[in-house]
Amino acid sequence: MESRYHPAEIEEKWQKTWADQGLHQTVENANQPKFYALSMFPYPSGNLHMGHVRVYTIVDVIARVRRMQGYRVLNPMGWDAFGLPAENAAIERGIPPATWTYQNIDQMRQQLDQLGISFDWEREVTTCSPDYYQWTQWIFLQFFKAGLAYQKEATVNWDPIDQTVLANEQVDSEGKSWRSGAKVERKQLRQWFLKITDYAEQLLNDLDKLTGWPEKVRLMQANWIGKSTGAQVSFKANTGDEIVVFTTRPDTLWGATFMVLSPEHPLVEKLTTKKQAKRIQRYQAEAASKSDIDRTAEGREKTGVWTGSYAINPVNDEKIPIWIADYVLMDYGTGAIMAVPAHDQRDFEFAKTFDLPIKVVVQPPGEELSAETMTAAHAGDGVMVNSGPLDGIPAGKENGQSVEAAIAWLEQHGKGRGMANYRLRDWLISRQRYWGAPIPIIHCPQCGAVPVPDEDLPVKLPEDVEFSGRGPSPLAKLDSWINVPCPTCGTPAKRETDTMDTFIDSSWYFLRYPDARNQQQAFDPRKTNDWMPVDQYVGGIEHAILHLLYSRFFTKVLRDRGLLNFDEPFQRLLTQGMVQGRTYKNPRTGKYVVPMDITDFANPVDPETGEALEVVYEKMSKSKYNGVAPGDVIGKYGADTARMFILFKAPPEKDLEWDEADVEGQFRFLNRVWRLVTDFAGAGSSQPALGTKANQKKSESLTKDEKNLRRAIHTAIQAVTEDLDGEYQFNTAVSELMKLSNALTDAACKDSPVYAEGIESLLILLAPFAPHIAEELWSGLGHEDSIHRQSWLTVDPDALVADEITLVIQINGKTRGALQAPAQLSKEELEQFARESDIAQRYMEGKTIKKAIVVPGKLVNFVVG
Ligand code: ANZ
Ligand code: ZN
Repeated sequence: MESRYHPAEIEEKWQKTWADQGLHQTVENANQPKFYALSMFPYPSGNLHMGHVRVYTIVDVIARVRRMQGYRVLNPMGWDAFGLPAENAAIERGIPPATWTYQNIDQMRQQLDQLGISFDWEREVTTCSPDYYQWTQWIFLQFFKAGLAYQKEATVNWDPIDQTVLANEQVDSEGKSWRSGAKVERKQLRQWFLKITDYAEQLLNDLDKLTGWPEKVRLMQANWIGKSTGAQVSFKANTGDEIVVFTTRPDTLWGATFMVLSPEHPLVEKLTTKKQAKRIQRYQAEAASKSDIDRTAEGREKTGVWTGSYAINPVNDEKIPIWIADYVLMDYGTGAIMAVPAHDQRDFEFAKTFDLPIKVVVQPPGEELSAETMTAAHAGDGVMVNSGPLDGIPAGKENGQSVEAAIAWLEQHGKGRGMANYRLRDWLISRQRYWGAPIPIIHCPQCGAVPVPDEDLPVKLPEDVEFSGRGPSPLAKLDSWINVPCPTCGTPAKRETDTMDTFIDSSWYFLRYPDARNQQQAFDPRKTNDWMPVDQYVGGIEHAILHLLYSRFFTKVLRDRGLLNFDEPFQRLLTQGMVQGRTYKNPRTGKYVVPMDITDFANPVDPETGEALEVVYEKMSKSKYNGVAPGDVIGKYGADTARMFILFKAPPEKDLEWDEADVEGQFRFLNRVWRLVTDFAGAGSSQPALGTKANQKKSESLTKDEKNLRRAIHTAIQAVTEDLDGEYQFNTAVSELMKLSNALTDAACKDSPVYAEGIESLLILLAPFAPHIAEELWSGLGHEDSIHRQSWLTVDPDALVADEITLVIQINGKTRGALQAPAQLSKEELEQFARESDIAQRYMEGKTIKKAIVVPGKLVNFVVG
């Protein structure tokens, strides 16, 4: 072995050897327990950033440890390769999206290999490749055939200058087009949806099964689904129409003094009287130009128009006016509400603005609310009043019984029924873009929307297209591609020109990895059911809601189609923290200073103004000059150091502050390990390691030094194993490795087989973290087989037993000294041992012992008087 550690040489050498040996190929052996380790696959932007390095390193350690622990491990990788940036590159630089994407993929794959990540590349999936999106299309058709894919009108962003539909990301914060700068308009278009709302209740309930997920993520999902319970109540209008409302507070029905319909509600036209028609139409046009977020912003001044009509409150037959207002949204509940100004703040503000009546029906304890004096709605608990049959019942959503009583009354009188409502909307999957999987539908004037027959899949993206960024999407301009005969009746028909939201591609990729090269099916259910669910999923918190929810939805639908036999795709989830870089910021101007312009890092000042700069850690980004390129770190220290630093610096779910000094610290540690092992090998120790087949020397015959070293070795094995099981405390595991290396450095028995055991144990424990150096040193010790094929170490409980303990002696709770005591003494013997010690004798002379408190293994405290 070389006497000096040269990471660049050994890393490249081993990466090549491992690839040649197929070391990371998935082993399909039904006798081994399976472990599916999965990292969220990246968008191929072309460059690996530190965030990527962190996730893939975390998953790699998990995969490597599981392999050594005897699992058959699936640790695959792929590319979420459709999406807007490729299309933008095509528009701006004239490179076809496919060319740009595949170049980026090659570059990133190389960078990942440089990190020594043990991905099984034989199972690589690329969502923009026809052999993948063929099955994305097939799965879409499964949804279509199950009645879970349908078309309806929805709003899109419309650029009036370029005459094109824009993605949300192409609209800036001022609502202008990224390209033309035009003010973006809202336009109605017929688009495709997936009926995720059919699964809302299951998606909510099954969150309880996900005990291996962060509580925070489960909560975010639950809030996104947003279940509200209440009732649906029907009101009769003077036109004879039924207006159905959804309310979470049916108990306040007696306090409903008006109704409000969303301006888009289908009954508005019919309810509007001639006299009010002009005003209503003007208001509708205004509302249409506003976003939902604007419309529902808290504290915003209320606006609205009376339709001229009335409805009858079904509980007390009172005549109440029907209004329209933009704070009522068409796509929530039924798009109509009963307004209870005394107990709902928005309704209260509306009533105050338009001078509408307010009626108190919940009286809070110890207060006397009156409509005239109240300054805000009372949403809290109390007792029902002015509410006929409900009077006197304790009111409130959580503590009261009024809601149940109201629902019972409504159901008994046939005026409504209890029901739940969800905030979750159906998933709009149509994109008017080129670089996505074409929706495999043919529109026939005779038959309507006809699925492309399975044998005609994939519907391939045509390659002879032009990207201008103007006009309809490139697909919609290609007549030769669009015009096809109907698969059912042969009539001239037209292809759907929308492509699918890229979230669809990533909602099933984990099902493909177990059978990634299948040409006949999306996956063989036997293989996918065997590997799924994923045992450990690792990815960013930014995917806590949509990606995970959609993947759970796909899993449930495919299960109901008989293709899968499990309910949830991801058993355990780890959301890794951010990688933050050091910034130098002028606190007054808020500007970031380029580190290169700073002369004195101890007292950094703004080179332009001379003001003192603030040093803060923030998410790495170009605009803050705080990024660190993975390639630079690998070039300087090697991948093993980069990995060690990332794992050591912070627990995986916490943010990590990039710190060059700590990177150097890890580099020094690996150098120490290098020296330790090369010195050992150079010394030509003839003793085979203890515990190996070659050396079964009994531990009873060990010297005191040997016993101490052996305890340090097995303490490290135990601690590292525990840190990697369950909670993944890589940072403390690395500390344990450092402790062990110190114990070896300090060991007095360097020619003992225990020392050899220590050296080999250190390398095996280090292997998942720093795979290259561990392999190099291992082979330097003369081993033929890869260290990564060794079994994980098991703890010898005998080795952990200490012969002696350090016993602290206290007198009246005050520590007076410590001494070594035999470890196996009983409580009584320990007390006796302490009593006879010099320390105790010295401090207790002439005093009587009232009591002795013994903490086994630790201390004896004498209470004396
Ligand atoms: C009467 C009432 C009285 C209400 C009261 C609340 C308090 P969550 O919890 O978010 O589900 N609502 C119903 N549909 C609406 C829509 N399309 N646009 C705007 N608001 C709508 O809220 C449900 C409550 O929000 C419903 O219960 C309704 O107002 C309103 F003291 O009905 B409530
Ligand atoms: Zn037809």
